[in-house]
Amino acid sequence: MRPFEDSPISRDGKVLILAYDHGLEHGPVDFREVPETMDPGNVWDIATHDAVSAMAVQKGIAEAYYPSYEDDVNLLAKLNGTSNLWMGEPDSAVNWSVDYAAELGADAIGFTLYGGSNHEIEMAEEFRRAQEAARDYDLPVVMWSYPRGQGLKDDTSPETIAYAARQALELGADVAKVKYPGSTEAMSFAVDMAGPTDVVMSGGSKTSDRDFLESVKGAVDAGAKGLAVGRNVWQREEPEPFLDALEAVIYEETSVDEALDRI
Ligand code: FBP
Repeated sequence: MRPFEDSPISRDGKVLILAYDHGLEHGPVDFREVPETMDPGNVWDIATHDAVSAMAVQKGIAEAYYPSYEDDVNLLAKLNGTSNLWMGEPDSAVNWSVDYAAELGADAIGFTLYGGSNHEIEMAEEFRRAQEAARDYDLPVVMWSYPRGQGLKDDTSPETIAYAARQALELGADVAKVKYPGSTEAMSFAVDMAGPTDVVMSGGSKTSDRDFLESVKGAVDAGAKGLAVGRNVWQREEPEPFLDALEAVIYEETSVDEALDRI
């Protein structure tokens, strides 16, 4: 296993991945609140903030914008993804290969696994191919480990999130990106289940400054290495000061009140 601590996407063993694949995953609705975010260039500009250790995008956005930002932003190539127009059991098309991502200059690979979906078996097989190819290029692999599907009753229960973290370890991911299960104790269970695989918290829909920072603090206190976040950053009118606050909580491990003072 390649510890992500040695990779360019980590800063002192911590990470803040700015996710921007929402135009595919959710569509125009996510840009409604701040229409400027529809323009990928504006979000790449946000990703040049010091707190951001990598930007996660799909192939088309990487091809069109990464060459202009490669000196300032680390690229996390999100290999699979599906639109919200798809109405079947959770599944995700593999949209680019590790070879092509490496050719474009990717610093890390991202891959979604929907544990519990009727498509879990084929997704795990696709993940295997991507994970093994990533090893050839020495690229760390971040698994968006999102249990969901018709058999799943509660996709954020402590047990489910701990299972998601463990699935990432078992399948060879270096980093497990999981939803916050609601408490430091539950997140700590997930971190323990992940063993040597590092855990990061997934952002979710936009909440208040304090509520979001409290969740991030809860995750960091539980041993999570940071955050992979989209809407809670770029849907804010002023994302930069909020990134200052996240930088404080994640990298400096300050209190939430201290971080809020930076906004
Ligand atoms: P957010 O912080 O905005 O939730 O982004 C994280 C992320 O994993 C994105 O990469 C992805 O587009 C989105 O969440 C998918 O969310 P969901 O599958 O829950 O709709």
